[in-house]
Amino acid sequence: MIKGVIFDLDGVLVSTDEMHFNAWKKLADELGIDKFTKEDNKRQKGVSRMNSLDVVLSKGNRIYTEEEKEELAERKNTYYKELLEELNENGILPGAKECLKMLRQKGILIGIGSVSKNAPLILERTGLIHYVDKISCGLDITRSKPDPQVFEVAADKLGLKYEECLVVEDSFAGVVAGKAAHMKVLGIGTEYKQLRADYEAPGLWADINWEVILEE
Ligand code: G16
Ligand code: MG
Repeated sequence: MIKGVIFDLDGVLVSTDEMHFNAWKKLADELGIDKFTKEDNKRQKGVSRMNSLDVVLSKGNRIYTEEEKEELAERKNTYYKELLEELNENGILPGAKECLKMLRQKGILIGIGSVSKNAPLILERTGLIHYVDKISCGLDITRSKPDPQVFEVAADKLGLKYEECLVVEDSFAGVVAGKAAHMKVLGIGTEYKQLRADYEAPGLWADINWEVILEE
């Protein structure tokens, strides 16, 4: 019996994945790395800022020191935050708000499981914060997805057993993390058929059989 649903943020509730890509692309252009594409960006989904930077740098041919990498990650975050200034409730993905409302009406607790350190800011800017009970984000964890830590912290904050939680994810790393936390996973988004999740849907707007999922 599911008592809490833990949502990933980027690509599940909000469309910030496009902003991440544009910020990384700007950095890549400045570094003269022209081979960084949307295909590479798929490997950045759900993984930490530093690991995402490694994806960009692997497309170039220079070695960077740890200090340089820190500066580059910081620079990307500055670009990303500039883009986040434009973010408002229009950035909420189709069906997301209605889904949160519906689950809350059923008495289900809502958690966020995002490795982004900007998660609280994003929830504030979109107004989604009002539909969320507990946030587990990049500020709470030491290990990024596919490690289960971010979802375990979310369940702990909600006061639920791991088996009582369902994870909603759009990234492969996130699906692996949810399963490693012994939680059932609903995979959504453009790649949903490739995620190997327990349940699948193209988006939260779709006809999802919540009755069955929550009874499991
Ligand atoms: C998100 C994105 C990742 C990003 C990570 C860290 O994870 O999907 O691409 O690298 O956050 O974000 P930040 O640089 O803002 O700390 P999630 O777990 O929300 O999908
Ligand atoms: Mg995501």
